Amino acid sequence: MVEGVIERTLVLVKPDGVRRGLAGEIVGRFERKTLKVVAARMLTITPEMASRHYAEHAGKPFYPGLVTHITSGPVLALALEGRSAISVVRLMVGATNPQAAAPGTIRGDLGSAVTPNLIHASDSPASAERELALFFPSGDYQSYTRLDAEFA
Ligand code: IDP
Ligand code: MG
Repeated sequence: MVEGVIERTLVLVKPDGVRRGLAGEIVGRFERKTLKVVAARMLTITPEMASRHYAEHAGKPFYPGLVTHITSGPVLALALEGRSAISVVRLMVGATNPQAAAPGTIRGDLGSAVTPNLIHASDSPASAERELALFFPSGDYQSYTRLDAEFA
């Protein structure tokens, strides 16, 4: 099997995840998987930023609640790097509805509701590029070697 290429993806620990004190647990799962944190930022998303981030969902019934939630408190934004990082992170996040998310996934293990479902992760290379530019406009990603790099 061919090794995946190194990709970069955006993760947000949503306000419910931060308020529940699960940011460290979530970052730890990605670190243990050998994904590399190359940028991190704690911020409160403005309504304007929320509408850009979630533009694809505008007009859907859950959209107003989604924007209310994502702007309701601080999020932890992470840029993660690793082999096939975009699909690996989505697998680790699990299905949108925590009741349907597989055990072992972040939502499956820790989530209980659909709108406050702990975490956002980019769903494709195009989304990752767009979302990373929104949260890390300087593009200042850190470069370092993990001690477990032989597995990365
Ligand atoms: P994803 O986060 O798994 O990629 P999306 O379909 O992109 O899921 O939806 C974005 C977010 O909108 C979800 O994470 C969840 O917070 C919220 N959401 C999606 N579908 C519903 C729904 O049917 N009811 C309530 N909230 C929803
Ligand atoms: Mg999505």
